[in-house]
Amino acid sequence: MATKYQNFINGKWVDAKSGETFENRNPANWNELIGTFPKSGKEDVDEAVKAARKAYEKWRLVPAPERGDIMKKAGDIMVSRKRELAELMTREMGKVLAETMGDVQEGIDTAYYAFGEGRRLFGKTVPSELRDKFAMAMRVPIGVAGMITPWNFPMAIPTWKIFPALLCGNTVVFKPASDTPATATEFVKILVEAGVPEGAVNIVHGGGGAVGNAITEHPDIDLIGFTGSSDIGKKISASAAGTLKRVSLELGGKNAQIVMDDADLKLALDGVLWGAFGTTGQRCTATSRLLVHEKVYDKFMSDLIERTKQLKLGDGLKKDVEVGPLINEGQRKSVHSYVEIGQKEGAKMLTGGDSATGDGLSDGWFYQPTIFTDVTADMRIAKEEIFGPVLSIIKIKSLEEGIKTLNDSIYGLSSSIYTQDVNNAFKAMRDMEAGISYINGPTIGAECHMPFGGVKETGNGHREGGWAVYEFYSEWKSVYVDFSGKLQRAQIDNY
Ligand code: UN1
Repeated sequence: MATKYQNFINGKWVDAKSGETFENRNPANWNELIGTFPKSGKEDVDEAVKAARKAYEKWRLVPAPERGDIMKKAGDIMVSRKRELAELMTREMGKVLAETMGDVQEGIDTAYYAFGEGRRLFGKTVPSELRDKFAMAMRVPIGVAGMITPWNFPMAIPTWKIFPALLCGNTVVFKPASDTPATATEFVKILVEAGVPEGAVNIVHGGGGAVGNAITEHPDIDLIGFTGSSDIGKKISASAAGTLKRVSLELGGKNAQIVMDDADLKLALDGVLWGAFGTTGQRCTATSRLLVHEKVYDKFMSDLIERTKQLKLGDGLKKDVEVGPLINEGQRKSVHSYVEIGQKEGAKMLTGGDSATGDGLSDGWFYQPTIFTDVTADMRIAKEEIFGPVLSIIKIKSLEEGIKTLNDSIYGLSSSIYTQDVNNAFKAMRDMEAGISYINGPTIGAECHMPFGGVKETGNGHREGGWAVYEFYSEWKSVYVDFSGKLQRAQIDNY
C-alpha cells in the first residue's frame, strides 16, 4: 500500500497549498509505488521560512549541550530503526541493503558527533592589549538554513547538514531530492520524536525549480547547504548572491584511482570494483577514471574485466546482489548517452554498454557495469561526471604522469593511489589535487568525523563533516569587556 506523505511545517503535517502531488517509485521495480508526496511551491516555502524564523528566536537560546542531548536521542532512535530505515531506502533509491545500512550508520555517527559537539563548540579567549579589559570570541548561530539534498545518500547527507545546523542553534527548511522523499520524511519524524521543537525543522517536498529556487532566493533564509551537480551549484550560488547568503556547495567529481607497478594488485582490484560500481557509480566520490601503470596493465585489465562481468545485478533487498539499478529513467538515458559518446570518441568498450536485462531486471532502471579502455584525456568520458557504472581507463608510464592525469580535471573531490612505495605515497598525498586522498583504499569511504569536500569546481571551499562543518553553521562573534571604569582607546592610549 502506497503511503500518502505530507510536508511538515510549523509542527504540523500538511499538504501542498496547491493540493498537487507527485509519485515516488522503486527504481528496481517501477510497478511498486512507495508513496505520493506534496508537489510544493513558493507559497509552501514561505510558510516554512516563517515558522523557522519564529522558532529560531527560541531555539538559539536553548543551551548547546541540551540541543546535543536531542541529537543523541535522534541517533538512538536511528539505531533502533536502522534496518527498517535501510530497507525503505533500498526500495526508494535502489542501492543494496549493506550500503543503505551504511548510509543510516553514517547518520548515526553524525548524530553522536553532534551530541559531543554540544559540549564543545569551543570559542577562544585572548589577552586584550589594554589593561583591565577582557577579549573573547564565541560561536553564534546564524539563523534559518535552507538544505537542498541529493538522492544518493538520502539519510547520511541530510544528517551531515541538519545535525550541525541545529546543534549550532539554527533552524531548518529542508528540501530533499524528489527521488528520495520518504527516507527524508522518516528523518524529520525522528528529529521531532527526539525533541526538536515546533518550527525548528520543516520539510517541503517538491522539485528543484519550484521549491529549490524559492529557498535559494528567499530573503529570510540566511544560509544554504547544497549537495548536487556543479551546474546546479553555480546557479544556486548566483541566485543566493542576490541576498548575500552564506552558501556551502558540495558538487561533482571525476575521481581517479592510480595503480602503480609496485601495487598490491589484488587489493587495487577490489578497490576499483567497489569504487567504480558500488552504489552503481552514483556517488560524487565514485571512481570514474582508472590510471594503470603500463607494466601491470595487461594482467590487471584482464582480471578487472573478468570480475566486472561477474558482478550480480538486481533488487538491492535480495541476498548476494552487488549492484542495484540507476535512480530513474532520465539517469539511465544520460548514462547510456555517455556510453555512446565514448564509442564515437574512439574509446574501446570491453564490457557492458547497455541496459541490463534478464531475470528480475526487466522492470527496473538497471545498467550493465561498463569499462572503456584506450581513453585519452581530451575525451568527454574522461572529463565529465557520468554518475553511473562507467569506468574510463588510461594507461600511464610513471607516477608523475599518473598524478598529472589525475589532476587534469575541473573537479577535485576524491583521489586514490595504490602503491607499496612510501615515497610514491607521500608524493601523491602532497600532489593529488583533491579534498580527499586515499592511499591503498578506493575513492569512496569517507568517515563522518573528517572534513568532506573538494577543490576546484567540486565546491566553494567549505567542508562538511567533523569539526569543519561547525565553522559553516555558526559564525564568530568577538566580545570585549572593559572593566577599567574609564574610556580606553585601543591602538591609541597604549602606544
Ligand atoms: C557522495 O558521494 O555524495 O565517501 C557522498 C563516501 C560516502 C559519502 C559519499 N561516505 O563515498
